[in-house]
Amino acid sequence: MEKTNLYGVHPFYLAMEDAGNAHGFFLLNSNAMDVVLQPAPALTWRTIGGILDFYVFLGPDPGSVIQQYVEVIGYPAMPVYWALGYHLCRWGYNTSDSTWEVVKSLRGYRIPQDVQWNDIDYMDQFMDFTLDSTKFATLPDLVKDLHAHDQRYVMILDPGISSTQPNGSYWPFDEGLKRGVFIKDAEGKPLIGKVWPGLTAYPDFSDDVTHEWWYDNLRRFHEQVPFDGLWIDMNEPSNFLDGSTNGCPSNSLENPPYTPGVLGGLLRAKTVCATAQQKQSIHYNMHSLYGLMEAKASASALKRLTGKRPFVISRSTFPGQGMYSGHWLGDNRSVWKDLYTSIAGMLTFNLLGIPLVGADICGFGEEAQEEMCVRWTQLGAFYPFTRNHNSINTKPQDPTAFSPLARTAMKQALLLRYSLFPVLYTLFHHAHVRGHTVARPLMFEFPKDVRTYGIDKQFLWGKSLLVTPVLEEGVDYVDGYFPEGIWYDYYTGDCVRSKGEELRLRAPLDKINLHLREGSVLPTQTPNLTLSVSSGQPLHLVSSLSDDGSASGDLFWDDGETVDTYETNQYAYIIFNVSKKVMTSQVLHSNAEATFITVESATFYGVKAKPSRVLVNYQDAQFTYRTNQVLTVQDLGLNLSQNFTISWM
Ligand code: MIG
Repeated sequence: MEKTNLYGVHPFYLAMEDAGNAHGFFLLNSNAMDVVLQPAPALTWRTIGGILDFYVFLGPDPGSVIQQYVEVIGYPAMPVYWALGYHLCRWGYNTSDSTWEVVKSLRGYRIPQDVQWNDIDYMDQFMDFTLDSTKFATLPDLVKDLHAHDQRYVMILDPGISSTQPNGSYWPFDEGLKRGVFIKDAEGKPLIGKVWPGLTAYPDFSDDVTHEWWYDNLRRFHEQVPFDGLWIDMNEPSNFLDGSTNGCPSNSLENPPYTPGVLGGLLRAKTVCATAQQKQSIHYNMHSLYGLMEAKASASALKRLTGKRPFVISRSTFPGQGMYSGHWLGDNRSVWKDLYTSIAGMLTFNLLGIPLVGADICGFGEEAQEEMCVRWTQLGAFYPFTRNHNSINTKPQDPTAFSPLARTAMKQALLLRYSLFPVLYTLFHHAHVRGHTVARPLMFEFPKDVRTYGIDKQFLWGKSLLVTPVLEEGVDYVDGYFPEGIWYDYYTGDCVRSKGEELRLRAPLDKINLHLREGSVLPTQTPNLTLSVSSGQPLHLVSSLSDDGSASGDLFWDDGETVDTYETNQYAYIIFNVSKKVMTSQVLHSNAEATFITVESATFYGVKAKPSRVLVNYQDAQFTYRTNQVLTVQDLGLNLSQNFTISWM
């Protein structure tokens, strides 16, 4: 919904000044607030409580502002490798068997898929930690089958815990009452609201006791359904009622002298009472922290359960959330406009230290039309978090639901994403240790070029991979802005030399335009149907040379799932440099397990003349040279753990 508050709160802005300089501003405050844009230009911030804890970040460039901000709020977690695969979900699969059919169908067409999800359909009467034993009887078998295929399973949880089951029949509520985990009303009794299961109590995640209870619930359910990750929804927290079944008291917390411009005009609108009591404070002060605290509880429970990096996707977010979860952008619609605005949403959350973000691919509400769904899958292949999700009572919109042409185009986009996994994984490493963005606005790399400031139809992965998606119906071209410099067509190596121009690119239905900025080395990989398989495949290095013949890039590599590999030195880090017709790989940090893969080929874009000889570690090697200045060396079989050189003359 536009023009109103929705799922999360991030009191932070990034502003561009003159000459490419930038600054950032953060008000660390969790109370209800609004911000008004004044013509001066100026911003007026109005908050109705808490501490006025201001931070100013001096940059001077936009990327540095974000690094400084993320250093304050907390670095995003390094995701488990399969978080970066293709996720498929919908509301309204209705049965575990029909969920399973879709998984099998994707396998049948050899479409990559790492993760299958279920929405609230799997639950018995929408109650957390229960299974609909008729419609979802085969869910445990489905999860077993997913695991046997190196795939993963994620299901939804809502915070509301049914409060109306017969005594002794619903452990989560009975045990929660016993341990006192629920948010209390002004009188000290569990506050009762209404969500999918009917009347519900709300866990107070500001209390450690609640974290332990949440873990115990997850552990018990995990014995039945060995899920791999969690999707936490409705955690604003959302309520079908205003306040509670008994309304809310009438006092200055419920009706403060000034109410910021929130949806419904009341603090309690579609949530719990402001006067509700939590362990750490009244809900008036804690409302905006609900999703953050639930994410923290969920991530730590998952880590205990699986012993691996936790995977959590949350609807509500607050600064620092990236330490515990990723985010999907919430309920969009299957319309072209929402395809377009998803880019701004994705980039915003990269600025906010939550790089693991994506919109519902092909749109949530309404019917997804085929051409749009193809274009959306192409763009979605470049969301850091890639999930196709659909609402109830709509036609299927997974890749197998469409014509062979569309299906093939979607498969191709996903294979492209999987082939770029080493690039994406390395970008997440830099987000985790340095606060870099993964999906990045052009202006971050070209802060002196004011023409990049307003660009919301294109974006970069890292510093060098430019994505120019089609966002309109019925076209086979797309216009994109190319900042000054050399850009290479990612697929062909054809060179575009721009003075800072808008260019029209060919874009048939099966193509998403991708360009590689001069001066980079990308580690890519032969794709496969899951990242578990594909991440063991050989690497292909793609270098894009500047006019002076130089390029550089890097690779972070580890086992993909062990917690804190960087912090405990269980990783490999390799840098690649090209200069004066010599590529060198330098292993700056090595780890035996992390470097079992090989480098199979190297392609160089922008090699101006045909070489007479190519040497790999000083031995003559076969090569091919194309007239568009592309040099390729194949069958390298180079061990990643050893430095190597490739040179030509
Ligand atoms: O009241 O679980 O944003 O992704 O499919 C709707 C059902 C609750 C909202 C989420 C959406 C999810 C839906 N949920």
